[in-house]
Amino acid sequence: MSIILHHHPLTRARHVVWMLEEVGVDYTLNFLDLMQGEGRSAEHLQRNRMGKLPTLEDQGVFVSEASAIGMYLADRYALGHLAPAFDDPLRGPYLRWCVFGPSVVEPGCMAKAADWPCSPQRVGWGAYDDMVATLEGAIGEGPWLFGERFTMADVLLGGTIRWMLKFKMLQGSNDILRSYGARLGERDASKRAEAINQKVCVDRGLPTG
Ligand SMILES: N[C@@H](CCC(=O)N[C@@H](CS)C(=O)NCC(=O)O)C(=O)O
Repeated sequence: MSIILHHHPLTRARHVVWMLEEVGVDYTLNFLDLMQGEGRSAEHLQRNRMGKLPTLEDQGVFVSEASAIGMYLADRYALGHLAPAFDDPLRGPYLRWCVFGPSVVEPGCMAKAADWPCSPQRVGWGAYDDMVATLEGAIGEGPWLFGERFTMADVLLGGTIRWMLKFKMLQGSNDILRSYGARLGERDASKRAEAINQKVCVDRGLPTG
């Protein structure tokens, strides 16, 4: 039974297509028309009570939360390659960067864009400028988070960075972030994923680009 990705190309599920392409496993896409309420159908709520995408189905088991999906796929299908092995000293930093997108970058960018009144000491994502400096310091010259070693953390964090740059929610002097995003977009798996997502957009009459 192949993996099923419950998907819509204009959601975080588009990044999971990239994850799957990097891992190189067989999978099928199940498009859910969110505008027609399919995310809230009884069938989908059984898979994910939040009614959210992405949701991955593997041998009858459901995994949601984009970061968890990436970590799951790398551990299960690419351990020692896209995920450092359990006894690899890089395992800790790897896990940190796998969750840094949804736990720090997403809320940090959202807080800044929406001008949420919040104290950096009290919120888990801290100060926006610290977050940008932390990202820039981690990526540095690259090409990837761990130098020449590409991992699922690059897909997870890089996907978030690219998304935030695209929607101008990550701003400031961030040439390092822009060139990292551009390098990620040049990967074969990233290009294949882009083509797959674009095709779904065209087939479903959704905006592309
Ligand atoms: N924390 C989740 C967020 C998932 C999420 O918010 N997905 C959005 C699309 S990007 C969604 O399904 N929205 C439809 C809805 O909430 O009804 C993750 O990281 O995967």
